[in-house]
Amino acid sequence: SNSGAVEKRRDSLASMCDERARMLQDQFNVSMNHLQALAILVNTFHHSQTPSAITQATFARYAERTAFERPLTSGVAYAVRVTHAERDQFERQQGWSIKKMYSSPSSQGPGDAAVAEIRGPADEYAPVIFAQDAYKNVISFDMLSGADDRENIIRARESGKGVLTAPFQLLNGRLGVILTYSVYKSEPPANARPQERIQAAVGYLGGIFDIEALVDKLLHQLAGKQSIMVNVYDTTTKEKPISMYGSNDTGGGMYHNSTLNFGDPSRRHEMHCRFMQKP
Ligand code: WA2
Repeated sequence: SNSGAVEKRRDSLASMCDERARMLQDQFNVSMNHLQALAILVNTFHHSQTPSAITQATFARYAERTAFERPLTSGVAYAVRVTHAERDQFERQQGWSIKKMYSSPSSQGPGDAAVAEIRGPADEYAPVIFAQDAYKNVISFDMLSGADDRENIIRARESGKGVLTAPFQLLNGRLGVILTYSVYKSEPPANARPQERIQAAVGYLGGIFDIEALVDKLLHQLAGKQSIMVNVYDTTTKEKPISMYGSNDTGGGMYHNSTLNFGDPSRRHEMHCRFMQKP
């Protein structure tokens, strides 16, 4: 019967969508675990050794050679915690000065929401000191000086968990999300209070997820990619979903909504799928 055919089509859409959502979620999770391991590596070889055994060159090489472990990231970067009192000495040691992101009023940065945050000297900074080559341009920028990065760093260090930004426009102009793990001087106990975690934080490791490019690559590996269109949203704010992938979630007809879990309980994500052709 006709309604039987519709039912069948609906089931097939649901299973294709769920499969894609699961695949994306698994790859996200794998990437996330390797970022956590990289945070431990930075703790071990940078913060627990004098002098540090990591330079920008070794970090970049190691990050590049292990990039296959983080299939949804287009790069990683490490920002170190610097107090205002330490700033001068830090800048002399590095041979560069800490820069604000999106600084001037005529900035072409991702909009004014990110700009306002800091007035006058901040009491602390999070300048990037190491980055995978594709993101070398962010070295020396204070990640506490941009709203999205700042909020992520603050949530990461008080939770001890991996935390995710909403999709936003990165310094390179592309849309991305950042996953941050805090690095601690010595690992606080599992039941540590936020205040203890904040005090123990020495830096912040970020994975840069270039969702547009990397989801596309992932979906192309699947058979039948031509037959359905996929959109991914950050639906943390229900009334204002932010598109992370895809651009043509329009038209009526049948669609399926698969939930995605990216491991940060304070964010929500959904995958929406539709058939390309009418039956
Ligand atoms: N990395 C690369 N490009 C960016 C960016 C960023 N943040 N923010 C805006 N454009 C070092 O969470 C710590 C990386 C932030 C990590």
